[in-house]
Amino acid sequence: MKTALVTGATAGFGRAVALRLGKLGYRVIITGRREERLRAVAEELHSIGTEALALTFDVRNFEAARKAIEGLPAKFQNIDLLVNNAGLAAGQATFDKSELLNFERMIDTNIKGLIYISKLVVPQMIARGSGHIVNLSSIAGVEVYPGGNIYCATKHAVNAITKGMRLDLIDKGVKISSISPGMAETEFSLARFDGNAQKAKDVYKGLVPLNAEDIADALEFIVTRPPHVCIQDILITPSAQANTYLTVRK
Ligand code: NDP
Ligand code: 8X3
Repeated sequence: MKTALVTGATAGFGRAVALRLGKLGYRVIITGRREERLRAVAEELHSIGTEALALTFDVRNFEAARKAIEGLPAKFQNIDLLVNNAGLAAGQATFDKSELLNFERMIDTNIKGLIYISKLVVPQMIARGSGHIVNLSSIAGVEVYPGGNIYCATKHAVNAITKGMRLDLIDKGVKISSISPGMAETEFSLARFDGNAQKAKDVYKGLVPLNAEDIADALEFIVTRPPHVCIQDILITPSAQANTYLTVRK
């Protein structure tokens, strides 16, 4: 049985991906900061017969992540699949009006957090000569949009890290993939707009956005390819979204 670690599994893509991996027969380690939520997702996984383990830590805290991952029970220690999903956008103000703290939250979570978890898991994959890492990027890693500034920069960085990892790990049996979604209705906009539910809802007004299951579908496709196939990236948008700034709304 294969073991997967999914960061940011208390909501959105991470939760859907964890459940999908459970259905695919993986043993699943889920992480996030909200302990109650994590426990609930672990229970959902148990209810479908999946062996699941919840680790509560902030991906920005390398020491906490190290202790959690190094302290995994034997059964969960060999991580075959790492899904670097935890991430956020903090605000959508123009560069001049944005708070530096928000820039730092995005850089620390989306870039440094992804690096921290990967640094903790890659050595064991190299030692076994096999493994697969899927990074959650975004259409924001392809194009920048007004107010996207540092969020877009973090996803451009995720793409560079993804490509760099692939170059450096290709001869070590470790596959590297990414998923680059466009607009998807999760808790992403709620987090972006500091819990303002109306503002979050308005982002998707007049169009049908992607949902977490669409991303779980993409992930399933990536991880079910035969060993000789590496899906490097899946760029996936709602049918009503052409790029980061052109959408059709009814
Ligand atoms: P959600 O807000 O629904 O979920 C985000 C998850 O990340 C939560 O489980 C949250 O857990 C976790 N997380 C955030 N910060 C931290 C942290 N510091 N430490 C640990 N966990 C953290 O958003 P999505 O599911 O939509 O987003 C998942 C990923 O997909 C992100 O990387 C996002 O940038 C990307 N993405 C999202 C798109 C969208 O439109 N929704 C489109 C393209 C990419 P907790 O709060 O419990 O810690
Ligand atoms: C999140 C989606 O539209 O903000 O990555 O780029 S968007």
